[in-house]
Parts: sequence; structure tokens; C-alpha cells
Amino acid sequence: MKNLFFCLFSFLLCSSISAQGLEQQPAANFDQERTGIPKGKIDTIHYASKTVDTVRRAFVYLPPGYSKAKNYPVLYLLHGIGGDEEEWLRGGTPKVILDNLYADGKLEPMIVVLPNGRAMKDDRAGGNVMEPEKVAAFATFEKDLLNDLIPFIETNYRVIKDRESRALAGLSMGGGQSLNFGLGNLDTFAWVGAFSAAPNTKAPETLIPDPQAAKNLLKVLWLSCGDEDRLLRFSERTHEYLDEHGVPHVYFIEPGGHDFKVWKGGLYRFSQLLFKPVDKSIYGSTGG
Ligand code: FER
Repeated sequence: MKNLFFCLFSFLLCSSISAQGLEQQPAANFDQERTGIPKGKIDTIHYASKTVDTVRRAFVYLPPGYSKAKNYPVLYLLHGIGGDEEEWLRGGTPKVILDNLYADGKLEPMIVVLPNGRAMKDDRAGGNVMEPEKVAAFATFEKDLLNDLIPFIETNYRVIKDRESRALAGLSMGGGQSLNFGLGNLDTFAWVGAFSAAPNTKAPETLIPDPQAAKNLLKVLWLSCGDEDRLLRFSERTHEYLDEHGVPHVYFIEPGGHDFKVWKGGLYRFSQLLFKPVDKSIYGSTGG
């Protein structure tokens, strides 16, 4: 009997700990396709961009059981300097990761949009991706996102059109974009995530000129990076400024470099926090 109580107590304790806070390590096979579970669907869309004066391609992941009778929040998920709208699908298995999280009841239903963050006529990732014109196109994407892509999504899908129902996250160059555009447009985004943010990340004082506004308006601000990433400093300096100014954020440093192991883990952990009441115990997590 005593044993039974002990088991029950341990079970309740463990389940309450895992129901709260941050999942430190992805579950085994989190990125392996499972059979016999409901699957989401990937649409290809083409939207007219006034910013670029062209028609641009993006992908849209609809969750398992997507219903036109419901309205969904949206995560905009951005790629890095060497990629395009296909990068996450090629290297990050976001569909598998998200399908598995839904099967385990760990995600709030959401639409995920995978755009091309290089806002210029030739937005392919070919040639020298470090050319100044191509790097500048990652900054131009702010206008494309706000004025062209978001309105297209909000006209063509059943989505909730308020700041608390929009998240912006990305890897590397896309992480820098997420911080720059997310923190620069707190009237549009309440959930912001950067996985291995690149040197395009604005300097902290420019990025967060009004820490009190960030504190009041952000639901979750997420910074993660591999400890061996040579770009770690860009996450670290942002984290230090946020700490100095008392802006709550998750700073998750894990063993690893500048690669999809860290970015897949970022998507896995960050997506589970989205569009849910915020549990403050996540802020104690520092990675492992
Ligand atoms: C740089 C180093 C890395 C840089 C961008 C990156 C614009 C981006 C890396 C990535 O997106 O993976 O100096 O300058």
C-alpha cells in the first residue's frame, strides 16, 4: 500500500514537472516519422509582393485535423543565409516534429508559414549568399512580411488576427530577422524566437530601446544557441542586455554548433510554449 502511494506520488510529481516549464531534451525519435498518427499537410502558396514587385513562393503547414470552421494562430518560421523557403523542409523535418508533438498532445493547434526571407527578385540561395545586395534583402523582408505575406495569409486562411496569435521565429539569419522584426513590431508579434541568431541581429540598445514595452507586451522571448557556435556572441549580448533590463526571456544554450540539431531542438521546444498561458518556470532553463 505504501508502495502504491509512493508510486502515485512520484507519478503526480513527475507529470506536474514535465507539464510545466521547458522540455529540456527532445523525446526519443522526436524527428522520426511515425505511422498511425494523424498528419498535417503542406500547402504551397504564391503571394503578390508589393515590396519586391514580384510573386513569391512560401509553404504553409496545416496541423492534423485542420478545419475551416476554426481560426488558428500562426507561427512564421524563417530560414538562414544559405537557404530559402525550402530550407526547413530539407534539413529540419518540421512536419515530422510538429506531427509528433500533436500526436503527444503537446501543441496548441497552429498554422506554420515558411516564407523566403531574402526579399529580392532573384531570391534563390545560389552564388555568393554573402553579397551585400543579398544580405540587404534579409532586412527588406520586414516590409514583405508585414505588408504582403501576413495580409495574404490572413485573407486566405482561417487565422486569428491579433498580436497574441502571431509568432515569429527563425534560424541564424532568420533568427536575427525574428528579433529585429518581432521586437521592432510588438504591435504585430507577441512570441519571438531566435535559434542561433546571426550578425544581422541589431545591437541590443537598438533592438530593445524600450525594455518596459518589451516586458509588457511579449508573451515569450526565446534565444537558443549551440555552445560551439561562432555566432554565440550575438545571442549572448542580447541575453545580457535583457537580463540587465529585467526583460523575461528564455536563454537556452546547449552543446552543439551552427546546425540543424540545435535548430530542430529550438523548434521542438519553442513551439510547445506557443499560444498557451505562459509558465514562468521556463525562465530558469539554461539548457543542458
Ligand atoms: C555573417 C555570418 C553568418 C553573416 C551572416 C551569417 C550577414 C549567417 C549565417 C546563417 O544564416 O546561417 O557574417 O553576415
